[in-house]
Amino acid sequence: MRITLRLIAALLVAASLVVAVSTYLQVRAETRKLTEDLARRGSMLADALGELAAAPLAARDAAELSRLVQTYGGREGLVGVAVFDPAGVALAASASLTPDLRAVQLLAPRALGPEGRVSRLVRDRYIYAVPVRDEGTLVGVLAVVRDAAAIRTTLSRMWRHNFLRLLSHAVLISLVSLLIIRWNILAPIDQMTGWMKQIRSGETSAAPPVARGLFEPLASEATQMARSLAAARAAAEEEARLRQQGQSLWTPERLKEHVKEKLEGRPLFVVANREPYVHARQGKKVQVIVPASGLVTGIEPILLACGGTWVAHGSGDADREMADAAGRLPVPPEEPRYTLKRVWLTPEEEEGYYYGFSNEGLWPLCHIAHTRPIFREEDWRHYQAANKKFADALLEEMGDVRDPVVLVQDYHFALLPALIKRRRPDARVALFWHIPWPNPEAFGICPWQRELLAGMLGADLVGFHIQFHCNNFLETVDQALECRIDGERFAVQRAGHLTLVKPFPISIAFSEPPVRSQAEPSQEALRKALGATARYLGVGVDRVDYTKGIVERFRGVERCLEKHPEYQGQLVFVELGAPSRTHIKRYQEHMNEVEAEAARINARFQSKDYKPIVFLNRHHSHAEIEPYYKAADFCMVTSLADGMNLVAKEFVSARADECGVLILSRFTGAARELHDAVVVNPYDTGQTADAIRYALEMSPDEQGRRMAGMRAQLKENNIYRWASRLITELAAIRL
Ligand code: ADQ
Repeated sequence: MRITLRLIAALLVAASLVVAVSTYLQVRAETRKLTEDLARRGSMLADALGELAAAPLAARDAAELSRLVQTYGGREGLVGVAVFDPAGVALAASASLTPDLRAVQLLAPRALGPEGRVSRLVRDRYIYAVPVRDEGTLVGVLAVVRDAAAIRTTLSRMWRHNFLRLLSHAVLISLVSLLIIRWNILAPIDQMTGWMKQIRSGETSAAPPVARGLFEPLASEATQMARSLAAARAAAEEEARLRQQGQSLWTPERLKEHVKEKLEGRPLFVVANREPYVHARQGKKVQVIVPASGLVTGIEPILLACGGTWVAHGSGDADREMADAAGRLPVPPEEPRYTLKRVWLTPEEEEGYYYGFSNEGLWPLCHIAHTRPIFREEDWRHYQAANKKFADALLEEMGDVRDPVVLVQDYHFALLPALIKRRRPDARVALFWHIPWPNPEAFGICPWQRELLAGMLGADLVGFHIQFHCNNFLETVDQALECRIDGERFAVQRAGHLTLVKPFPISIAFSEPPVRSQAEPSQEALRKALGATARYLGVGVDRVDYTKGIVERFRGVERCLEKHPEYQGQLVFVELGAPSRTHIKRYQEHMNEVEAEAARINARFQSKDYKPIVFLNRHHSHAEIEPYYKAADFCMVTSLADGMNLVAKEFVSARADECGVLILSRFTGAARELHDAVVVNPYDTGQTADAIRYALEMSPDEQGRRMAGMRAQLKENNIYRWASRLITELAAIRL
């Protein structure tokens, strides 16, 4: 309240000052105007009367002078007229002039002096005196006195009027200020204070009540602070709970401490083609997108826990304007924990290195999914150049950090480990290959297999998801290069350098109790939104990629409806398919195939308010995907080949209710860990159809048992354990 009063007082003083100064100036101008008017009139009248008085004055004709002053002295606006001889003695004066005669007498003789005519405002009288001459001889002085009371009245009216105006303005301003302060400042402060109290006591986790106007930036900062507080509280509670239960689960906090200890405080460097945050222009706004990528899902929690630098291709159309001149920016945007360093590629480089060699060559080469790899010399040149470019960017970021630790991600950077090691032998480099590694014969069709393998073996550690891929890699190296394979340690000795080859099954940040999100739609609400009246809901979540077996999955649904017609009208399968690598012809063809297959199957079974397959082909945020995981009776992952597959793990993680069934392709890395999934061969449509039916008819008990088993396995083997194992292994290597 005190601040309100002070503000109002300040406003009043400021308003008074402005009005006082402006009124003063106005009054001064008005006085000048009115006085000039009086002077003009006085001068005209005095001149005219002076002419009339000249002769009587010369003749000292008192009677005539007296008649003259009486005749003219009573005119409107005039107080009177007086005539003086050259010695200043009054010869005649209007009777009405008596009270003012003294003042007139004092002034009038001055008109005889060198000044000539004189005038003066004396109290409410304006005296104007002119010398009177008769044929050139000074014969006396004539003074006219006008009533000037009107000036004072006008001026005091002016002051009064302005004072009232000031008063009303001041009252109005104070009222408006009071209301503005009340509504826009005091009320939000009250609300914010109440909200902070609730946050402090843990009664709420909702966003602050004030989100607009003056307090918007403050509210946004407060939200971040509240989130950090909630996260810190949750982490502390989780740690305490685990300690209490004697469990040794991996948490972000534990990983952070572990990495700090293992790396002795040195920062972590990650190189991945995909960036964790893409800035994309949407109309006039810039939007932040977290791309649909298993790699991002897996790696981001590590940097969130440990900090460091993520070097990646800046692929968004607004990426440059959001980064500094060196391509750096702190992320996550709302609560920075590590640095993202963006590397810029020309469209030709991206075409050759990313779309060409990486995704038309290596991707189909490593996933045996019957899409023929394409190897072009030009793409290979771009791949080499891009690897060099990323190596340069990384070396620049590492600067003079001693013994840096580098995690290189995926098949886009097979050459990077050797490039880094050549220039920084003190760096510890791990390469994690997120996709499968085929048998030596399959890999051997790559014209540059030796160069790729040599590049990879620059790393101190090469990781795959499963032992099977490690074995394939070791066999490939053995057949393609001059080297020694250490079968006991799973290592390759080549040109004096040792590379360990180990499996590290990647995972997700499984959290229990699950992170509570805002009101999520129920299964009912989801089905309604999808326009489906069906009883059962199945879900698939993928980048639309030919390795994910989406078409095979749809055929499994079709076959199930054929074999078990009782499910027609009862089962809806929703595929959330994020368009991926749409630049590549094979991916465009695949998208068309998926759409056509969904349309074909729908045409067979659909009715007025039912279609069995809903294909939502757009990127969905994790918050949007989560309700589908939670509402589904089953989730289908039917990859034809897949390094791990995190969707399977995300589905299990979302099912804290221990309901729902995971149908999982045996060709995923995940199938080696999630033994309680219903495992299928996606090429076997009949088997997939049976698995769907089995899932739909599975008893709640069996669902609970299977889900609990998978959750226990995931809880233990989360992404933090994955990261800790990778870093422990890397830190233990003697360079
Ligand atoms: P991906 O081939 O990208 O990863 P996956 O592991 O399934 O495959 O991860 C996909 C990620 O993208 C998941 O986090 C998922 O939620 C998200 N996603 C999928 N569809 C989406 C959609 N429609 N909208 C938004 N997000 C979507 C590669 C390998 C995998 C390996 C990972 C991690 O191919 O085998 O598991 O890396 O190593």
